[in-house]
Amino acid sequence: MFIQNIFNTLAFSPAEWMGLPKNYSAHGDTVGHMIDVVTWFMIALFIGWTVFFLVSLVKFRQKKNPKASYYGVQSHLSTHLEVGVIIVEAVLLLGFAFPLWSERTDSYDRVLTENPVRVRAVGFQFNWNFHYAGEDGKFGFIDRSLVSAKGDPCIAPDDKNGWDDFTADKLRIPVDRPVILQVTSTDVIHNFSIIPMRIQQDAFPGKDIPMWFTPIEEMETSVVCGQLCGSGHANMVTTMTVESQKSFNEFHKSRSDASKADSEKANAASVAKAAE
Ligand SMILES: [Cu+2]
Repeated sequence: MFIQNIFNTLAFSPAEWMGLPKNYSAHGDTVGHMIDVVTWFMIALFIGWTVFFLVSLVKFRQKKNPKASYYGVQSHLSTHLEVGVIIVEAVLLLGFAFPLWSERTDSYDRVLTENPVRVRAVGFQFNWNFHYAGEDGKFGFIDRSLVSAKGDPCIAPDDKNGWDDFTADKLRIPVDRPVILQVTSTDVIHNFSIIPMRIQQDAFPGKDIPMWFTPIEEMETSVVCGQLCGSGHANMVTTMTVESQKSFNEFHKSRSDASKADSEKANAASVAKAAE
């Protein structure tokens, strides 16, 4: 019964109680658990320091100690407590944080073999642009020197792989299938942050950095910029929808086909112009 009570207490999530939204990704519970362990530790430190402060106020009040002592603290209790805190922090880092991080990074090769959806998330002051590879599954060649506008995905127009590529200002992904987002920026450093998926990644100009997760439920959430990036940072929010594979396929095919038709038309026009 006593042990059962302890487990019930541990199942309580202080982070969720303090506002962390529900988890919607396959790996998210492990991250949530880590956040909870750290939060429990912070609660213990907060209570400990508050008790220490109050005891000091009473014990060392001026009325009881009219003359200052020049010898200071004689016991070794504070040293023992500080060593205790260092040990707990070392356990958190070596026992929880490092293994979790290596499990995350090592899963990339596996995710590549699981037919992931790949989308580039291009950050700019102050919004996001999403670049899909189209029905062929291949991104067009990315030539960053072509950047012509904020959030430009920089698809080289003469690469046929990019003809069916398309962009969207809202992110749509299917449920129960791994997603690899390649995060980049066309100006300053941003951060693509999806709290209900327990994941975020900095967006650097000139780099495509992958972040991956598997949504486990259909949902809609806002996606924010997690890095102070200028005066409009607070408004740098867009929407992410996790939908059924069927409705994602319909969206993907119609946008891809339309983009391909436009590219073919534009190419035919430029070929005709060159022949004149
Ligand atoms: Cu930003």
